Amino acid sequence: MPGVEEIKNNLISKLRYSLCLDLKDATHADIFNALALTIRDFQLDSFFATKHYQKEAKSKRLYYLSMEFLLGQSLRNNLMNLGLYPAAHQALNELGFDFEDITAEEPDAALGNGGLGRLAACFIDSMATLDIAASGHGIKYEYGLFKQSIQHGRQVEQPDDWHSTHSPWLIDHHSQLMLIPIGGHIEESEDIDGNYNPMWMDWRVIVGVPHDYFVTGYGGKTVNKLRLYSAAASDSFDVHIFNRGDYLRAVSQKIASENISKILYPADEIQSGKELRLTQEYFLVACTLRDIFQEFTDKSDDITALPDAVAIQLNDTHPALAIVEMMRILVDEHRLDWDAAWDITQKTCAFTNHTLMPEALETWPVTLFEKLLPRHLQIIYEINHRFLADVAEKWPDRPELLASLSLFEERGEKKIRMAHLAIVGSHKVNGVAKLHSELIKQDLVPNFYFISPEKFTNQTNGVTPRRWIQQANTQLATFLTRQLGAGWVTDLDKLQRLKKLANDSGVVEEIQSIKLHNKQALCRLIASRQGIKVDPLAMFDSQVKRIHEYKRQLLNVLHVIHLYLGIVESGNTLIQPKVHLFSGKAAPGYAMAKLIIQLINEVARTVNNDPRTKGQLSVLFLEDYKVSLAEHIIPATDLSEQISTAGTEASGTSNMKFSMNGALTIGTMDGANIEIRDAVGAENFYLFGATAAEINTHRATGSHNQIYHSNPVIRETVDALVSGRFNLDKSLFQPIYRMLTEGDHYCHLLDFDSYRLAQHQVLTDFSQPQQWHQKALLNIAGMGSFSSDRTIKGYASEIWGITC
Ligand code: 26W
Repeated sequence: MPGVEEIKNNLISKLRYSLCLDLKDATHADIFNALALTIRDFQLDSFFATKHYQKEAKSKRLYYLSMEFLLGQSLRNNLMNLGLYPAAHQALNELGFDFEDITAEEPDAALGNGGLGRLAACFIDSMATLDIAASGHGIKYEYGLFKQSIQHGRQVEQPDDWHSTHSPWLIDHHSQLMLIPIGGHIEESEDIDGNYNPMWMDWRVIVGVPHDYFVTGYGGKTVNKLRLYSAAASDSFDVHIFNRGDYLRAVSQKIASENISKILYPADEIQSGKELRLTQEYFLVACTLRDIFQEFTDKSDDITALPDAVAIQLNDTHPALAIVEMMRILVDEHRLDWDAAWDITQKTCAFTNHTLMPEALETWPVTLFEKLLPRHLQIIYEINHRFLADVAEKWPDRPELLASLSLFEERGEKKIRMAHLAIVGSHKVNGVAKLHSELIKQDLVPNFYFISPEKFTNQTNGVTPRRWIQQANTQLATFLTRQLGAGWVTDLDKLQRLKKLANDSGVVEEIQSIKLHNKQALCRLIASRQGIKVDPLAMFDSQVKRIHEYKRQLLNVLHVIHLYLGIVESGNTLIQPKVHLFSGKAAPGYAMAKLIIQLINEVARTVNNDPRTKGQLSVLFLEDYKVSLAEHIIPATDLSEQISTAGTEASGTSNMKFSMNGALTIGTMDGANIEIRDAVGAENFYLFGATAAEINTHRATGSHNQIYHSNPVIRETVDALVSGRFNLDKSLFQPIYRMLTEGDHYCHLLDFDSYRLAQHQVLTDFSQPQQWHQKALLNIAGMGSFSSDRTIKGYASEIWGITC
């Protein structure tokens, strides 16, 4: 294990020989880069050892394909997992630098939108920690998720040039370029035996460049890699066009190729339908499969043994083309017959669904698809033909099954249904929380469940305790280690032993003082970022996540308006002072979500500037939500808002992070909230709202749209939106008013009263600190099974056939 001197010497040498800088001239950013390069060398030593070990052990390999990996910062996490944190801390101090100043220099790697991307980041941490031979595969976007600022209450987007100075964590492998064909057309032909042998002709080439990011498992024993591909133009192809004298076309093709990895699509839960996005998805899949086949054929020449050596997990449908590309490689390149190829493909691939929102389900127009991937389209037709023939044979009396199961949507413009492709080509399909997995079977694809019930399973999400407790909440981590020993970091079930301490008032007071410490730290951050002073003794109530109607930030802000009106119109006094924190980004094209951001900001301005609310109520919208900001907000929160309409949030993962950091939850019967409530005890969770079944009933009758007219408290609150109270332009929030009173699909008003009562109970309980923090302790104690280590063990044993 390297010591302080070694780290210091290596750091200085990195500064000098890799960055060409002298210590005395180095900025904090330079020191960050030099330290990261130093640490990366230690990772590499373990990486080679891991590679050797995994090869010797002939470990089955897992390939995790995801269009998003929301990594955030890496320095502190790597130091902790390698066991180098104290030494690096001291080394920096001895060189005259403050550790916090240096770590704060690291830009977040925001290669993801939200839940799905952050889950992938937690998973690669857990896979390395569990010593699984695994790699993540994604795209090295030049621009990650946009940066958000708030100007005049509105979201403004700026590009996230995270990579302009080149991330020190990435190693580029220009010697391992991969050539990816795209475009062209099919020429029908026969091979020498007279078999149908279509030729894919006139394609152009995109070049994939792999970049490796090293993933250190806790303890530093296993170091896996996350491989991110960037796209470049092929020189040889350029020469081809140049020779024809078409210089401008050659250059524009080159730019087009490079654009493929330029930017992450910023819309979650709504599919773009854009050619560039489809190209990105294919690019990821094609690059990854080249790696998979290369690695496999290096050690085996029996291609039929592939499913014993390889498992592929598809993170939603975005990489579902892996199924088709695998078939193309097996049939066209390895010359396998169709059935053998299909057997290998199905046994290798598995698919995770992350959303029930209909607008998020991917479909691609056949015409667009054919232009880019003519051979793949042929293969999809063949998969569909054989699949439907099989269904027709097994269920001859159910002809209606065929249209509903087909890989093609035939109504309107003909489209490929990517979820159907992913289900048909996988041996397992999982949801990400118990309720979600049930709804997949009952509502999303009931006919697939009917024909292949054995495929469907659940793997409830989890989060890594290394980042979300040990790194984000160092005081809590120290407390846990003192109470439970150091083993909790990799065995989170140990948390349940805290239950027996719940009646120890000294322990409960300690939980309270840890929370206060974290709140004070957040107050300093808020003061420096936003110039606003908040009282750390107030209750901190947080809702931080993407802004979306189904997540119902609007319900939260309506309740804030209700409290505000109570103070200024009825002279009420809150039982306890409250700070409402909001943070999150809206997709740039999502007008309603952007208007909700504006409403929150206008309510914040009004409430915070009104002297009558002083010392009682304040509202903050923290700009530019990202992983590193979440690491500050979550440990400092008293109340976690998990208030989506029941049946809409697949799982949620911030709900887990909050609860394991000692926040209490106010939440609906949705996603993983249900399992969290069971785990921490119903008496330590503020449940409200209609169930998924009740929501369905209300939507069917339309009764939820009548509530505005029949409930005066609600009417007063909703009317305030168009009263000019929050903005001189009375029409500004009219679209929200109309939605709530005419077509409230997410049932805000239906749940309003129940939410209001639950919130009242929260404040009452918060005024009893001992009881409140006892509940907080019981939340922490109950959260052991929400470690992503538990989730990954589930995938490994039930889906991948990997023992760990
Ligand atoms: C095609 C556009 C697009 C992009 C991303 C559609 C949908 C998505 C994701 C599936 C959205 C997402 O992040 N889903 C979230 O996944 C988390 C991890 O499983 C869950 O905890 C969240 O409930 C779910 O919304």
